[in-house]
Amino acid sequence: MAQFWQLVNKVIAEADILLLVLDARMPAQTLNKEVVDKVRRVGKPLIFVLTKADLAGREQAELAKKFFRPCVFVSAKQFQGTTMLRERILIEGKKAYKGREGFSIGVLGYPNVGKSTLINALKGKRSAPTSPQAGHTKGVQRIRAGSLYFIDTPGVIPYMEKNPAKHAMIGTVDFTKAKEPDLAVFELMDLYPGKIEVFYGVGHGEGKEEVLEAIAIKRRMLGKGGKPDTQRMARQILRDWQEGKIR
Ligand SMILES: Nc1nc2c(ncn2[C@@H]2O[C@H](COP(=O)(O)OP(=O)(O)OP(=O)(O)O)[C@@H](O)[C@H]2O)c(=O)[nH]1
Ligand SMILES: [Mg+2]
Repeated sequence: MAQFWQLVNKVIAEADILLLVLDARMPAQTLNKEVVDKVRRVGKPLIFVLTKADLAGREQAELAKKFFRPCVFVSAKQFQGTTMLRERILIEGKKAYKGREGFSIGVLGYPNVGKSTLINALKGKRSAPTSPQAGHTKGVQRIRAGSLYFIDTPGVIPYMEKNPAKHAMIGTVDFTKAKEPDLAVFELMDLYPGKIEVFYGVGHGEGKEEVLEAIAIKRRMLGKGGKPDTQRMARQILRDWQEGKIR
């Protein structure tokens, strides 16, 4: 972990402009405040990039605009918002570094938020390897796209953050490895009341456990003695969420 931070510090020192990539579905949860503080301290331009916008609702986007400035919404998968982001990078760069045309841009954020996919979308071709599994980018990679020079980084989570349920929900830990998938699903239910119920077509039961049981029964995810296998069902829900099936 410490070596990841060393690397982030190096990238912040090297880059002219920093992009902090957030998941548009849960920007507050994927915001690493330590990174924001570090960038603010050195006084370099910081742009919030809310990616996976194809999976996020309109209200979420409107709300996020108030908190994250300047921010740009992007769907790297659908190549939306990339021109806007390029323009924003140039605006911020020219404001901070008068007379300059080319800039190096450090791309930071939690694991698996979509940093490498974003760089590929900006470049218009696959240069940075991506993966549904978190922790894919291992070291720093430099990718040139015209006058812009991107520095891809491995994702980092806040130094002392130990929150397995949250990490599973945001995809930092993938569904196959989540230790207590039910807790991650409950976290998701807190964040988006009713979303899971609607997707799986069950009523808004008494409590979260009951809702999960109802989904397991509906999907015939049953264990010994015909009892609902909530752990297996929770893992499946986590998978549907991480793969962007639940919107
Ligand atoms: N729906 C959707 N999925 C996306 C988007 N951008 C990235 N993804 C998916 O998110 C997953 C992670 O993408 P990466 O670009 O590898 O994420 P990363 O932040 O570089 O991850 P690490 O290098 O592991 O830190 C992949 O399965 C991508 O296909 C997007 O705009 N929309
Ligand atoms: Mg990556």
